[in-house]
Amino acid sequence: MNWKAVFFATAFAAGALPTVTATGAEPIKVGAIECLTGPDAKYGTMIKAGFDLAAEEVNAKGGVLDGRPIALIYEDSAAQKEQAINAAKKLIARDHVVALLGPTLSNEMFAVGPVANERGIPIIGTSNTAKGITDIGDFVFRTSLPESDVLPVTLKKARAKFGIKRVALLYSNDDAFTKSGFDVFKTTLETMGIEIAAIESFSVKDTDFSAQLTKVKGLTVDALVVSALAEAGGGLVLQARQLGIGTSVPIIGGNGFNSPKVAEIAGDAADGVVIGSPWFIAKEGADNAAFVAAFRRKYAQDPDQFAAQAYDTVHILAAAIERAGAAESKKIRDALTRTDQSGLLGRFRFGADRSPATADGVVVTTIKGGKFTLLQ
Ligand code: 1QQ
Repeated sequence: MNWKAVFFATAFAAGALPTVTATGAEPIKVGAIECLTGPDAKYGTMIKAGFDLAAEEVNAKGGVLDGRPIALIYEDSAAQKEQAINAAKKLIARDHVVALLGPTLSNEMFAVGPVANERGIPIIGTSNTAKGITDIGDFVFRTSLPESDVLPVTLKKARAKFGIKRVALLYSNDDAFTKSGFDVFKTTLETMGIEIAAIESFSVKDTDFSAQLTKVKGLTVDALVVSALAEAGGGLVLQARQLGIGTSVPIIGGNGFNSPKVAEIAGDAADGVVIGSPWFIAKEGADNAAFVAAFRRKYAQDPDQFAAQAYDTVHILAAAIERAGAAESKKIRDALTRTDQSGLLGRFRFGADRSPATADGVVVTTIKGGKFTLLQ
């Protein structure tokens, strides 16, 4: 098979046909493992939308390394660790990808990261915010900010705005990100001298939080602080309001709440939820406006933070491949460490730990009418 046959076979196998430039140069294959089905599919499809838009732009401008297009090959992990591991093995051994993007959840990265790292394939998480992600190894990067960079900013802003003194802390205790977020929330609340009146836990799969919420309601707290993924988080927010925990008690979330899925589930009850993020849709700057417009044109919907981070990451990877001078994984890894470019999230560099070097751009947002706006 010549490269075109291989390329089209893989593209069809993956269920999508990546854009090919007219140059006829051999595509550079990059694997992407995301939650495209299941409860976390909203995250994964937004991430995929961001990747595709950026790859299209890179390819329209002639690709990298003298006209080679980037071909993204997707695998659905469905939030399952085993499925994510098998996806990584398949992408590396069968498709010979030079780099990997994803997976969606920190929980999955702790399973997949070692597979990529052992094989010397750079892997870039665009949405993993748990502690310890890049400790997996030298080939593991992330463009997402760890919870420890974002949650203290969120809590400080929430205290300044709402005068919070006493809270209830609720979290899923069976996911790496939600547990990590819980740890950061707890330590930060303690450091800030905010009283934690109760700690309640649940499973990522739970749909009924009435036992925990009823208990919390009796404690008259100033806010609920919640570390959850969007499906459980949205359900919890809805139920809290239904049980009579009024909007005078703000609900403060972590990265899991940065998805339109929360308002899809909770409807109006999501109004007033408070979330920190490195990006929001009305962020100033021509780049952001162009991105939002292009995204709306292509998908007839608004991007979310996950799409924005994914979009920046493909541009970061494309630039690294160019700097590497060859489609070779080790060289790409080394070139990634020299990243210094501006994107939607501002000026981006990796720190020595291969996580974002700075958290300068963190803003605190709130949901209004299903949309994220700056918390003033
Ligand atoms: C993680 C997260 C999730 C919210 C990603 C979708 O931050 O798993 O680390």
